[in-house]
Amino acid sequence: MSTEFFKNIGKIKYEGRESDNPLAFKWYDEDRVVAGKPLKEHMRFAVAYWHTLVNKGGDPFGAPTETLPWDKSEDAITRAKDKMDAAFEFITKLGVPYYCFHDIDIVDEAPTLSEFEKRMHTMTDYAKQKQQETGVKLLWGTSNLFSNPRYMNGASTNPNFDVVAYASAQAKIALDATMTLDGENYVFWGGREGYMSLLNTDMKREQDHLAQFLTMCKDYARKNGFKGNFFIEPKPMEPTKHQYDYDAATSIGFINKYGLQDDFKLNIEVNHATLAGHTFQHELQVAANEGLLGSIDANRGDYQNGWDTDQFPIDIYEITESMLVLLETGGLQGGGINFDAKVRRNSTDLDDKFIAHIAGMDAFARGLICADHVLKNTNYKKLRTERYASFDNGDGAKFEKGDLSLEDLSKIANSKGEPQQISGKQELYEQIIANAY
Ligand code: XLS
Ligand code: NI
Ligand code: NI
Repeated sequence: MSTEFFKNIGKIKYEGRESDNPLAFKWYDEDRVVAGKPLKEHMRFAVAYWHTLVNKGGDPFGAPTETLPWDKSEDAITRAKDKMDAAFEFITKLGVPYYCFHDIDIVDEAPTLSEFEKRMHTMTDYAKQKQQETGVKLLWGTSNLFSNPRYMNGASTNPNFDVVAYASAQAKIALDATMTLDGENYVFWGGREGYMSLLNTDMKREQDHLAQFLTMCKDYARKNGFKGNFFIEPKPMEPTKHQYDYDAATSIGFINKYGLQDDFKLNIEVNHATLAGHTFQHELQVAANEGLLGSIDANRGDYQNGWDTDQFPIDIYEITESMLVLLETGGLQGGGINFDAKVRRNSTDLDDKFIAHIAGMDAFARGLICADHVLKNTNYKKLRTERYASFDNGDGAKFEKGDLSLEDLSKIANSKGEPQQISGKQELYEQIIANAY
């Protein structure tokens, strides 16, 4: 029997809207059927290992503020196992079906690659056993190719081939671990795949290398039986000045240019969208339009700060609009909703981690319920459909089919004269969303 780390906390229950218990769900009733399926199937929530089990609240101005009771042993493997015990205790008490990790969240790097690989084998065996005992599954794995100083000039886009080889070897270990653990997806977030100065950068060559690396990883995993999705996670900047996977549209262009569209989809993160100058819902819609909406990294930014604050999501208005996109597009392709979010560094109690996740899960559940209400019980869909009604028949329909030439349009415009002014009715749509609660 392993140590219990979250001693005063039991299994989190759904208690409904009237409850004032911070350690209970108010909206996330996992079996409640909304839009044809239970909430838990829409959401497929995941806990992010790095924020919840690893991060200790250090920032560029100050030392870590949190003491993690599983982070005590001097021995790397014992410490990794304690951390994993804590992870599975947290995840099962919270009642979340999935988790996500970077390789080095699971166990510390070692002096050599082969020693690191051995450590990863020990820990994937341990994780496999934990997954079997609890039924918790791996939503996605990834490799951290950005923290170690060796990656300061990039990983797969490093101008030094030796670093590219090293990064590839590390990715192979993480792919193996993901496959051993029946991970459903694999993520690539290119934290250092970009540049700090264009002056010293051959951008085209670096992007070709990134594509080469992704292709190799995909080929290797497919050859070894991996059936899941590969996700690219766009982010415009931080830590680099300019990241190559800038936003959804840029990443889609990249995926198509390099012929990766059959295997790669997108993992959209809220705070990355806002850093790129977009809304979360915009990024979801761009991915959905291309059939590439794979997964979500849930968090929120701070609208006064220009960095990835990774706060827990509680903005119900933003989430409702996003869930409208999700419901209308038919859901996520293979992914889930991963809380890529951390408690603030002055939130130092262990139960703060539970409260943060519960609030985030409730916010998403509530947003989905509201979005479903908007789609079913209001004029929202009808209004939008009617807005485009002029293309449903007549010349509009011919135009959509490509049956009209520019000369035809010129004739039509000349015979009809100045078009009628039609209101966009933005406030009416906003009123519908605001009244959905
Ligand atoms: C950082 C990213 C990272 C990825 C996984 O901003 O969000 O956490 O999700 O490497
Ligand atoms: Ni992320
Ligand atoms: Ni992020």
